[in-house]
Amino acid sequence: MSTCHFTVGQAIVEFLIAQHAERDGVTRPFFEGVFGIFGHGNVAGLGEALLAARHRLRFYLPRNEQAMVHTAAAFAKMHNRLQTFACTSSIGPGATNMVTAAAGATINRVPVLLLPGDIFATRRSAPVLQQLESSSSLDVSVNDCFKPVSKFWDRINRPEQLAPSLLEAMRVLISPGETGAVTIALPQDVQAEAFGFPAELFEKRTWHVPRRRADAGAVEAAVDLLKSSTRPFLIAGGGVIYSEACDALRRFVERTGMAVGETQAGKGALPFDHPQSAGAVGVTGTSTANRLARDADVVVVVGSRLSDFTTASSSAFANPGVRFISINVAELDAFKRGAIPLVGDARVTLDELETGVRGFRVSDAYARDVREWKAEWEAETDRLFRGTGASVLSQAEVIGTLNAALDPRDVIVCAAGSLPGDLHKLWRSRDAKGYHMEYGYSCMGYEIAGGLGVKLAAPDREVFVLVGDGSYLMMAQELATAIQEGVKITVVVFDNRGFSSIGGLSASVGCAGFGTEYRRRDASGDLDGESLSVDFAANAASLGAKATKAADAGSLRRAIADARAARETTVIVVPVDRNARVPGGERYESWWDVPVAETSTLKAVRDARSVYEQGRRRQRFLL
Ligand SMILES: Cc1ncc(C[n+]2csc(CCOP(=O)(O)OP(=O)(O)O)c2C)c(N)n1
Ligand SMILES: [Mg+2]
Repeated sequence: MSTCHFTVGQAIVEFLIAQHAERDGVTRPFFEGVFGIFGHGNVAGLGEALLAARHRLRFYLPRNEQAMVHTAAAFAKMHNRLQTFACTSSIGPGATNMVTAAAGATINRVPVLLLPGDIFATRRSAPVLQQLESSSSLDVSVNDCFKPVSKFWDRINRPEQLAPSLLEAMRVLISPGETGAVTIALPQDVQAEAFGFPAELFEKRTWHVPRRRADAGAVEAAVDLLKSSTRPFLIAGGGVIYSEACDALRRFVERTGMAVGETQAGKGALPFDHPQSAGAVGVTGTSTANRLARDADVVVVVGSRLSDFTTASSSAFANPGVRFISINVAELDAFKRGAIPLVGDARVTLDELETGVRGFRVSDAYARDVREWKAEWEAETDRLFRGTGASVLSQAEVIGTLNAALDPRDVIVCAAGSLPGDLHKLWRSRDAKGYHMEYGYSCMGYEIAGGLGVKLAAPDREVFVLVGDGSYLMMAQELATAIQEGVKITVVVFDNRGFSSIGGLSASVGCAGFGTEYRRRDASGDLDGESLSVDFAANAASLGAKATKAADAGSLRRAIADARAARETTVIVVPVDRNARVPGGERYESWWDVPVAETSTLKAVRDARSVYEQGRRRQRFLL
């Protein structure tokens, strides 16, 4: 057996270079490169290996470890999970900075490989700088924190352990049903240790990404159920887009006449103006989709986790006899809500269902409802896009202005605050990859880092990051990384001086927006003083971006046109009215479960509690 005398760090880098993913006959390198921030935990091991191999595997220096994992996750999402980055950190804080974004990747089911440095395997230098000591075990490090947020976790204490661990890591990363964050913790001494690795480990390896077929009996049962339905409804999740199943979805619904509601991750599966697109479904859904969900007797779920936002906290489906058919690559998802589980790839399974249900078509009455409710919704969107006429723009008007100004293939990127709900409802998607929303973890701070990942994945598209002032203040520093890489993104900051989303939510639970506005502390000791003004344009300019302010629709249109024409990263700051919120909830036939205090000295809370208790009666178990 021929061997290669490599350090563990070198072996990992050579292995990463050799991995490829193949689906539908197209093969690409699985790792685009490595993001990393060095410290004593990785500078000499992986650091040396990355230096030596830098022209074969590109190294990227971000500003924050959490951000680099967001960037990797966004890149992987944009590539439908067929390509990603590895991320390396030092030990201690560098490593734990990655935990948040690792959870995000796992929740969103996108592959990222994390390589945190770890404490000495020999323990001779313990406690090393940044080591967490435990009084109950010497086999504990902060990297144990990655276990619950990783789909595969390992620590390499001996070089001999590396090869099987790397292969397991790839099995999970490549698996459509299993994928998420994968963590291989690397003690700093082991990283630098040399060993005779089998040469085979470094040969080009192509991992076939399967399109698994669902069980034939289950498909038959699903076909029978669907054929017997009178008010069927389809929920399209992210799995439709990852599987590149949008054409299959369109064929299936055009043949049957079913309408489609989209989750955040599935938005864009059908273009907004397709006659059977009911738009967003759930808590942040349209009245069209929510009425269809309410009345449905059969719900076909495709590639969705069915989170509370999609099921309106288990209140969306009011038909007493409602049954579910679920097409999902992960059993965990396919079995939810007592569905007939079609554990398989969205594209091939939709094609099989389409063949099975030939001859079945929804009634004219159903088709008329879809048409009328959809027209009603488009009119509502137009109304909101027109704005309030006030001197400060409403968020809906800014969204409408952006929607009109952007090209169909441009990508918007967003994650947290009031924007995701407003965009889910109002954004008129025209391209399956044009709406990039991280709403599995809805992690403030994902936006700019994620935008960078999207642009790295799709350099031929214009990328517009839509970010609230709160999220911007949490993680804006990756603007410097975008400048460093010459990667152009456009960032639109929605400045409403604090948390409009949580402020509204707080008011709805009787808490008057407590702790959600950016204000100075006042004489009485409360945070109710003068509004804090942050100069976001100056902040962005200081990081190297072109920066501009746009306070009205006309200057916003001009700023967007300038940003599009520019070669550099641009930040456009738009003041928005925090109180001009896009409606939701009851108004669009939905509900979200946020428990209100059961007892309180505040009347507003007691009132909110009784409204809450009414809402809770809509919840169903759906077992
Ligand atoms: C990391 C993180 N912390 C807290 C939250 C809870 N949260 C959701 S939205 C939000 C406020 C966002 O503020 P901003 O970005 O200004 O958006 P706005 O609500 O004003 O639209 C908070 C605190 C979160 N989603 N992520
Ligand atoms: Mg805000």
